[in-house]
Amino acid sequence: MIYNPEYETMPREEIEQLQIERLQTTLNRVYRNVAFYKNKFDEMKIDIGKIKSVADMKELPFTTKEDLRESYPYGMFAVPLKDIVRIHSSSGTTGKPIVVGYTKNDIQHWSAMTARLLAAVGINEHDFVQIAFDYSLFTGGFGFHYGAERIGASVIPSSSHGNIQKQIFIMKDYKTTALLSAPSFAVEVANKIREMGIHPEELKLRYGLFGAEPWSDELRGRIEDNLHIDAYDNYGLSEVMGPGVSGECPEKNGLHVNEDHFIIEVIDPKTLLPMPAGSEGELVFTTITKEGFPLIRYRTGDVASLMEGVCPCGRTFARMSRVTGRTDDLIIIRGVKVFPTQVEEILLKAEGATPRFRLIIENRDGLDELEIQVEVSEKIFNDEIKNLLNLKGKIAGLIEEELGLAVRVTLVEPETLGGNGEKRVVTGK
Ligand code: DLL
Repeated sequence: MIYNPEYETMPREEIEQLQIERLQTTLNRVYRNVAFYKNKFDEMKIDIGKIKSVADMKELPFTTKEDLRESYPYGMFAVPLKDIVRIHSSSGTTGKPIVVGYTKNDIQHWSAMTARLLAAVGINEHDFVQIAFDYSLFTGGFGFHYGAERIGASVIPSSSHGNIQKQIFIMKDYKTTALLSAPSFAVEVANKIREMGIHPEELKLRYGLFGAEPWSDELRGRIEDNLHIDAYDNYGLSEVMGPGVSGECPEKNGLHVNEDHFIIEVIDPKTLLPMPAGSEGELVFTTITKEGFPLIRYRTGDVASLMEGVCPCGRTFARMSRVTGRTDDLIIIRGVKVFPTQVEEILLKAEGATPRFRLIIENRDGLDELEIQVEVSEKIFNDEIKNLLNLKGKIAGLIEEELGLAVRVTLVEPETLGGNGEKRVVTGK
């Protein structure tokens, strides 16, 4: 079902007209209310009145994660804080997260956008929707929750932490028909039901909406076979809104971008010039309805392409391909985002460890696992084994506490890592 046909099937010329009107409002809003943009526009002598088409956007400056980090926590908010009704955050490159804020209107729009994703694959008021994304500062849980309620489904806010067996009991007993989670969570469910001797048909699952981390078509096939469901990809990021930026329709061939709320561009991350449709590059988004935290040409670091041609589903919104990589060194392990610089900062807090390390990602049974090899100092290396074990436990504990990720820590001899140009992230062993 198309949830908002007046927008989702709008003729292209009208979408572009709507986008330019909304862009102008946004440019005025950020120029008036966000010092960062006022300074940038003044510095670059940008006359916002002259931005008259989406093609003129190339005159506008980009916004980067670094810019957001520098404005921590509220420097980029475009409304008085009394008008902010919700705060979320996402991992930054260092200890400080990126903080985002939403007004009442922002939440209304966001709910409609996640409602579109659910409706698109056939979920309705008869469905039981188990939301196994964290309900926390992470946008996944709450972002989908409001959309699922909006379409009248029975929402089961199971969140993602805790025991997987308990999640499966909930799924079975409460008759969950749609699972919303990271794809790695669905793999865990599939592995566990096999182990518990539960046949997929004993569950009532029919749909899976998966996102928040990259996953392949091959993995989609495996999840569909093992859980007897139709699995769909959806994409989003906290800075731009959270889940609901784009999602697949039943064609499973590209993710429709909610273009009445965002303008998407694909650029060459080196030259910063636009890439032609069909070619991969970095995704860049401009928000055109957001009040609390509007962003102009935000460089996501995600690599994908814009797809050509019209989708047979009837939606006229542009489609992006699935995300195939990153332009930076962000790694995503079971939905948890980690920048190597964050690990470095944590290691500096563990006495006896050095900030020289290597991250090794291994895939076991469809699930990524992270090992951290840490070089120890000369002093601790010659120490008692008890102290080495303590250090190992301390590092694992700090990582778990600060990043929310269980990792395997291996200590290695001094001067064995971090040589010239050595890669800090290694996939497989
Ligand atoms: O992951 C928002 C979200 C929640 C999306 C639930 C979908 C479902 P962040 O934690 O800010 O927000 O992380 C955003 O995750 O820049 C991508 O690198 C990655 N990502 C999100 N969805 C996908 C996807 C949420 N479908 C970052 N495929 C983004 C690949 C994805 N990567």
